Amino acid sequence: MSNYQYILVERDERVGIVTLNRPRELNALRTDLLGEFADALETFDRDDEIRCIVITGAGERAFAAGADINEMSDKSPIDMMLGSFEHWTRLRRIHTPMIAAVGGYALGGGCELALHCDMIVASENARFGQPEIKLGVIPGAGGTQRLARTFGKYRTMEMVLTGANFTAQEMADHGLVNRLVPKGEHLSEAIKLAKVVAAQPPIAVRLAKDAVLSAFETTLEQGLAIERKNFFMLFATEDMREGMRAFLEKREADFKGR
Ligand code: CO8
Repeated sequence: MSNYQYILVERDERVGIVTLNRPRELNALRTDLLGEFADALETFDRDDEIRCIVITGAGERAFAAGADINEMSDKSPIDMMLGSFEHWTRLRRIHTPMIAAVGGYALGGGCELALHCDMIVASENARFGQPEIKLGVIPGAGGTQRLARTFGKYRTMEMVLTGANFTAQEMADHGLVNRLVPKGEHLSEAIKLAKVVAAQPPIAVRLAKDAVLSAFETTLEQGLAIERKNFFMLFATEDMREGMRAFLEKREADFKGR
């Protein structure tokens, strides 16, 4: 579809699929890979036909084994500030729901990328970890914050202070994995889940994602106000009329994204 060097971009009906494609380096996240990745996500985000995005890693061994250590080892703080972090900020602005399909290692920035997604599907050989401490740094793309809010303080401390990996089963036991599937089935299962999201009315999906994410940024009072505003706004959509009419007429709704 496009001339990317480090990623593959495909579509399956209304689902956009972006594959990190450096399998020999376990899909390590070099800066230009992250730039291409953010470009691809923004392109899908602007495309009305794409209603959900699945992110995965090429090869059996890794989703992504983190930032590229070769690229990072000689960098200064200013190099880091001017490097890939702008791309991480771009990822936060994507409105389309994103599902991580994780097989093998999701470590460091790879784990943070999975956590950045709205849902996670993992195969039983997936391993999640924040090994940065062993390199003399700490997670820098949201790991300490997103894990503390979802995995809990004590498990997060263990992950971040020891650099230990956690299995997909352990992550699923604590609610961080939506679907745990046999090895090799993570991508097909993620696409299946994405198609369910893609079948929903897209403006409602966008405002639902916005409301859920606001829970991590606001007080309960502010979050409830955002939820209520989004709820009211949906009564201005044609899809809301269609959804309710279809229910009352006992037929399938035909959502137009309006
Ligand atoms: N960077 C660069 N190359 C890597 C990386 C990486 N993160 N991970 C693996 N590779 C390369 C290896 O060097 C190796 O290359 P070569 O064949 O040329 O020697 C190849 O991938 C295969 O890896 P291994 O031979 O090491 O495979 P093993 O099965 O023995 O081990 C591991 C797999 C356990 C995953 C091991 O490769 C490993 O520990 N990798 C590093 C994991 C890590 O420390 N990740 C954290 C990096 S720091 C980080 O992510 C900070 C994020 C900050 C924000 C994000 C900014 C972008």
